[in-house]
Amino acid sequence: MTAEWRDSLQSRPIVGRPIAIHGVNLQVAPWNHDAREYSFPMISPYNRFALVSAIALTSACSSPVWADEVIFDCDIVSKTSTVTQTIDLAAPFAGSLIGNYNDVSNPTGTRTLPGVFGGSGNNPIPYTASFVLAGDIVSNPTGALVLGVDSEGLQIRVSNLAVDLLGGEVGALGATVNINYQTFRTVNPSSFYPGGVTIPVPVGNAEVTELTAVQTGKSVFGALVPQKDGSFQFTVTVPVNFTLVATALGQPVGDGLPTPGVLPLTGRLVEGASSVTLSLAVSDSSSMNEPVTADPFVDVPLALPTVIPTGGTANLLLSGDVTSIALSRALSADLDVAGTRQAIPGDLNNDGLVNAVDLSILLSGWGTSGPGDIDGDGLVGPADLSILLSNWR
Ligand SMILES: [Ca+2]
Ligand SMILES: [Ca+2]
Repeated sequence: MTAEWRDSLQSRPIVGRPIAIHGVNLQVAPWNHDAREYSFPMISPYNRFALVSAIALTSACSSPVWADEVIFDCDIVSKTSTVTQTIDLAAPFAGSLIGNYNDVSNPTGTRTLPGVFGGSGNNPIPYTASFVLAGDIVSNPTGALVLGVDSEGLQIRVSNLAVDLLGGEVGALGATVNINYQTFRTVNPSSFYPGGVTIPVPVGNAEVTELTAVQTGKSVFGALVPQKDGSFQFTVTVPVNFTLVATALGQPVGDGLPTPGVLPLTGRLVEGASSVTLSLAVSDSSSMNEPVTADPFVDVPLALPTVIPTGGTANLLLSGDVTSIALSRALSADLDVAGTRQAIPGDLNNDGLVNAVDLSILLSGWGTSGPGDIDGDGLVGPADLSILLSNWR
């Protein structure tokens, strides 16, 4: 070291001030008279190796192979989000109905007699019918997802999506049996049922107690399309498992096991310094019409309102076969999502970047309990340096 340089160093009090080496800010320690050099405090030969490695890596880190993805923990804002499920289910069936009279166990029960006049006893009456479940279930969903946003690389990544489409509520739809029978009469109560007319009979509710969509696989990616106002448009199709738990007429519907499907998300993203908001539209529909090969049903109670005169109820037993089930369903949702930036391990000044500023903080705490103890083991050391460098951005 020349006298001139030493003099210039001493004349400008840089001791204790940060200086930059390869973009890394370092504190310069006091002049060591014995070693006749400026030395970094508390840096052993090993640590000095780590520091040199860090500086070397710092140069490497500036290459663009390091992703600029910012990760946000996001929640669905339930209050302003809606899901509408439109269900249209029809199951035609046919068979016979009969009064619930029994000369031993129910001697005051309803008896059925075919035709307009005459006859005796309790007789089966042929019918055709359809079980119908139709309407909308509207709910405020809850849920969460993790969003990776790379606004430089124009890429979005969705992971850990889990949505309760019912938001913890129960969705109910009224079920109806539309029944058409041959002309018959009843005794207890006394009524006349003209044939050839389809009568809608409410038969209770179908209830959906659980409907969830949980992402399968790790991440799905989509492209961000910049808009004039600074927001981005995107489309991402997320593979999910749907789980539906439902009952109709008190009986479970389906097996309640997860079924693979997809949630197509289309939306608008607005990214702030430490937050993100999404407006998502979800639209999905399907339909099926399949023959049914179930066993016939026997003696299912049906409370049939009287026709002539009105006001009474005939207690009938219905037997028959369901021949097919036609189901069409549509899901449409408008979701508001709000997210906050995940803390990045190594971002010691919490500015969303892991760079030379953070490295400087770590090095200035080297060998102490912090700041810079990223892994929380009580000491700032090589493990922390490694975490910081692996998150360099
Ligand atoms: Ca930082
Ligand atoms: Ca540590």
